Amino acid sequence: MNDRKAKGPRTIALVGPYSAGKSSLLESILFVTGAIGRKGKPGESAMVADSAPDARERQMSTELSVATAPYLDDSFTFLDCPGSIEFLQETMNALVGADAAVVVCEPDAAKALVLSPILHYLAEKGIPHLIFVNKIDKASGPVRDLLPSLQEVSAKPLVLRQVPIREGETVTGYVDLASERAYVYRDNAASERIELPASMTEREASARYEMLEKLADFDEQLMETLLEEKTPAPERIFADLADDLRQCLIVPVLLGSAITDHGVRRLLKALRHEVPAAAVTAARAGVPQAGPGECIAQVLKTYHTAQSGKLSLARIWGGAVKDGAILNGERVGGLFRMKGAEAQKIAEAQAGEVVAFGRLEKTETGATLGNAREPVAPLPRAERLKPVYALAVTSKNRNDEVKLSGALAKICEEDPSLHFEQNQATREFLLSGQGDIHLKVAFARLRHKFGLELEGHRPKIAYREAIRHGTKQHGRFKRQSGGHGQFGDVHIEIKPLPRGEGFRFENRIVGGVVPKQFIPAVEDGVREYLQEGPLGFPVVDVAVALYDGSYHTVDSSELAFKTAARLAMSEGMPKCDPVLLEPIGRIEVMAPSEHTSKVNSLLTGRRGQILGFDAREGWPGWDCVSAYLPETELADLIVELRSLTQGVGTFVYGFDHLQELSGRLADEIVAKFGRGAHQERKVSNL
Ligand SMILES: Nc1nc2c(ncn2[C@@H]2O[C@H](COP(=O)(O)OP(=O)(O)OP(=O)(O)O)[C@@H](O)[C@H]2O)c(=O)[nH]1
Ligand SMILES: [Mg+2]
Repeated sequence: MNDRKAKGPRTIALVGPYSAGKSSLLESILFVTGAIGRKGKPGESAMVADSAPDARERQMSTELSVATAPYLDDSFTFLDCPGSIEFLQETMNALVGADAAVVVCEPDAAKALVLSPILHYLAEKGIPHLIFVNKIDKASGPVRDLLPSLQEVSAKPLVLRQVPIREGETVTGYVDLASERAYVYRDNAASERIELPASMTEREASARYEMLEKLADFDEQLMETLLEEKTPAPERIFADLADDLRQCLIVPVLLGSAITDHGVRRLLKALRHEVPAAAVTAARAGVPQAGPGECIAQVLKTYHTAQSGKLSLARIWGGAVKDGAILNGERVGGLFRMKGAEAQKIAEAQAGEVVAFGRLEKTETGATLGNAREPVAPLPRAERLKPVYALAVTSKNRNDEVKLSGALAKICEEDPSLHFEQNQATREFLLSGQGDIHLKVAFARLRHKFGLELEGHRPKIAYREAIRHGTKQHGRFKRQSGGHGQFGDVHIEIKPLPRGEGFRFENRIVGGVVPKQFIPAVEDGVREYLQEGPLGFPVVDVAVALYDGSYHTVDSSELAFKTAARLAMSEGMPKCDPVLLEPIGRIEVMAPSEHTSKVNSLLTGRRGQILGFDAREGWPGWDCVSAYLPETELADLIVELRSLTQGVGTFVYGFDHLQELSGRLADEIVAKFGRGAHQERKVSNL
């Protein structure tokens, strides 16, 4: 197309489910474009993607890999995203800067559901995307059978662009439905054009007609041409394909194999012709025009590297950036074009490019950067995923504790779906994220990058206790030891309060039987006791009234009254029928409808109380189940939910209320975490 030259550097995100072959596709693209001389395999150090030790160890992508390659007269940057749902945040962050996404998938109808979350996300955000059906070298069934399953999980119409040519079970080439040309795959070379095999004519004609019909849904003139049974002009078809992709009206489907490089050049050609220019994407993202001499960029990813320190990978939306430029008040300390772990130093980068800025210490992922006098208005960034899995963490070496919070801040900066905080109730440090592997990779990063060894364990649950009845109690503290004695004497009334009311103290003393100055000490004594009630947990929802007492003019003191109050509480509270309270949260579980009954039994099996279910808003074919679920049942819920739902189920959870728990389970909790455990500790401390 004539406008090709004007398109400038473009950025393509390689997305899709775990192990579909995205990193292999990147390798293949770099190889066929001549950016690398030989290909590496997943897990090998020769491979451009996945250079991090944790990725190599697991032979999976654990963070974004980036490589820029020239193709003909265009420059493309590929953002190879990890496929595991636990690293979805990386994909979301990368997509902020992509002109289009290639959704890589396997030729297996049974795995189509796994594409559902990413296809939904792309459609919702209006990000142009196409599907590359990879591993065609080992496809067992016809592509025509795969398409309906893929269509079921895509809100946008899929447009098959190629039909495979087969010899027996093997795909040996393809017919391009737009140009109506047939090709056979060649090893280590571009596909070779052949005559359209006679056996394919019928299949080709019907597939092409299907493609044209879909395009005609968005092009009235094409519709008329088809109705008049005329042949549309090739330029019209090519223009429609590009326009419809740009507007995210259709999802083109291409075929190939990253391992054999088959279909990869065809994919690149489609990208070259059809993917919109950076300026078009910038307009879609609402990026303001950069004025003369100004630039505007957005950070897609932050890396902390051993060699170059902090790198902020950014898309330049407008203007040019030179090394040493001042962006948001910070000096760019090195400008790099990336090819996996290799950072090539450059002096200047242009609008549309994705490059890494060195040493922008205050800049975080998603930040909008500019060099204008006035700070730039922040562009929308990907939302931050809420955690679904948490571990309490401690460092193996006590001396590392100071280093720990700085290192954790850095890895949370690299990956905004990691959260680190101290739980106020249990005082534990919690690292939370998207699943077990996500946190294990975070541990590995802390080890590799900062030499920190962390231990993770199940977080403590903030159990509480309350009382069911009230009582009146006398407490007296009296000591006579030589000169000055101790004397405090109180009568208190203890009463339960409704759930959620907390603690209330009431002073009902009349006539000064307990002098005013000692009343706060009584309250202190009561509060101190309530830190650890009869079952060994903090007490909530209780009212204590001081209604009588006596004092001694010389021997009474604040300490004596405080002690008397504590004594009264420790004698009175066990008589009030104490009961354990466990935290209950409200959970909304989202999963495809075919799995709803499994979700229900998963929740009820974990003492959940189902509140109802509904269609998930904006997600055809999905349900959302609401329930109350004890916090203790949440620990590994995501692991089981994923295994029941082909990995796509997810949830949001938030604390809702405290609920009484009695019986065997309550006794076990008290023995393990409450009074039982405290007594054991006291004995072992003797
Ligand atoms: N037969 C065949 N195998 C492939 C092809 N592409 C990738 N694979 C294999 O699929 C596995 C996963 O490949 P990767 O490239 O790591 O997949 P990925 O999508 O990057 O995986 P994640 O990033 O971890 O989600 C590896 O064993 C590859 O060798 C292909 O075209 N054909
Ligand atoms: Mg990968």
